[in-house]
Amino acid sequence: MSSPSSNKVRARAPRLASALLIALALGAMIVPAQAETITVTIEKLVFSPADIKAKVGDTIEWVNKDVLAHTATVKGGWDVMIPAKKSASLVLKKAGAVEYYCRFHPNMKGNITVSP
Ligand SMILES: [Cu+2]
Repeated sequence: MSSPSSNKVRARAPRLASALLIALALGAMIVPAQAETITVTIEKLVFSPADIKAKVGDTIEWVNKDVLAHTATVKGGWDVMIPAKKSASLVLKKAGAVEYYCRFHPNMKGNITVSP
């Protein structure tokens, strides 16, 4: 034996739940995109792609297909050793444009534009 008013309350509950679900879904879209991993392949002494765009928090992964070791080195900045047939990665911490090169083969160059 329920009054019409209590029926109304009961009917509202599922609607509230779906409204919450929609709010959650919208919230998930507003949340900043997850950090990405950008892969740069090294083959025949070339970084490919040589120019990449990334965001602070993204990871750059260098995959070295050569039988030689390489580095990704920024003058006055980071230095990543990438052994032969191995990969190595780095998380970008600062916004700005960076130019990197290989210490062993200084004509190997790459650029990363890091946005905040
Ligand atoms: Cu090299």
